[in-house]
Amino acid sequence: MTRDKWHDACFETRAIHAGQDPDPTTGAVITPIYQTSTFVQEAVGVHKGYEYARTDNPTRTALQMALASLEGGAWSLAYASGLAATQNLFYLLAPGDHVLLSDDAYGGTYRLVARVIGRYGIDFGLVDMSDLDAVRAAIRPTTKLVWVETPTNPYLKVVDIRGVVDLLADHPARLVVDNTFASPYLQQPLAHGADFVLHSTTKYLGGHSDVVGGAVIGNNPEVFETLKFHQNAAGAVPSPFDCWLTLRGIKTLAVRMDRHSANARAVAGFLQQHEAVERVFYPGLPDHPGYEVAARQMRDFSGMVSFTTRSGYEAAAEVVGRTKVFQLAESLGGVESLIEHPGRMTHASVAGTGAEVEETLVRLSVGIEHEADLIADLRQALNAAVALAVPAD
Ligand code: P1T
Repeated sequence: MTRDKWHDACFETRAIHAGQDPDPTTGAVITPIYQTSTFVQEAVGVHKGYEYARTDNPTRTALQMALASLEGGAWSLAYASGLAATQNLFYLLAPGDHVLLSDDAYGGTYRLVARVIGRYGIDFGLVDMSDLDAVRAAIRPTTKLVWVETPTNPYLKVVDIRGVVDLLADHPARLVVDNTFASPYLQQPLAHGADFVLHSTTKYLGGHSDVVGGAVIGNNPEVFETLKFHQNAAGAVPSPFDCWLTLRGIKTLAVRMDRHSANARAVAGFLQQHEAVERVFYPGLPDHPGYEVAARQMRDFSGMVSFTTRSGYEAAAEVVGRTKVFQLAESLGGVESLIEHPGRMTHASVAGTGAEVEETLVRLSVGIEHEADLIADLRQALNAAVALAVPAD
């Protein structure tokens, strides 16, 4: 939890150096993969700060220092997945506590709350977090955790982080912001007053679709001790190699996010003009209801775009099946573009809850390929969907 010496450097510089000083034993410029499960002790309890690799590992320490620095937090803890990080935060709750969750959140977060944590006496409610009056009305005396995603997955709604912080000013509930869709380069929730930031580092932080991981970042030293205890006690830690891959991804985060955002802006503009498209969801479009809040709390609007097709599920299925540059797959945030159908893929677990997504919804993770290839690919797939809507003679 010591302050990194890069504390005062700019974001791009910290992404490359924070927590990643040359290896003290060899001078290796890149943090080594400490592929060991245990560490020798000179005498009982006398060691160099490392005992057993579930508890701590130097490659993980480097990743945790880098993530804390990028989110402007005092500490960070890394996990084997975004959901493992989510679960560790839920360990702060006790039976009788209430969690308020965004009605538009990653389906797996909802599934963990509703079908796992809920079995242990923890209650939850769903609310549209972009509506602060609705949030105010949904907070209960027993609410201990308010779980915000912004932008949300998959409808890209924007939640006013400062607005929720102000609502909770006289309430003991803690505020978690899942910052996966924005990344710390574009949005820093702790600076707006959130208690914790959660990441699926699988996404923009890793950036290359080659590693699954998660992290929690915060400032409160007592909560750090509790979460650190849970990280070790429950044991869902990332491997040294996974930490190393994530660190390598983080180094280029800033340049990638600039390109993701520019490409997504171009794609959203193109989609708005296409006859097969009904509605486009992208917070960077000036007519998006969350545009002004997003412009205030984000540096740019990131690379996620969703849209609905005009003519039913068949048209949506046609589009996701026809793109070639956009590959049909779950996940997001990698350099390559992905396309998916949330209703039948990433958000299938919210079916029947009232929070389900439309059958015509398509989600894009816009990569960093050339904008012209991305638009040409979407155009040919959408044109096929238009042809589908025309009845055969
Ligand atoms: O997959 P995992 O690393 O466990 O992270 C879970 C998670 C948490 N928060 C958000 C906002 C997410 O989008 C995810 C994972 N999402 C997908 C796999 C997806 O395709 O939406």
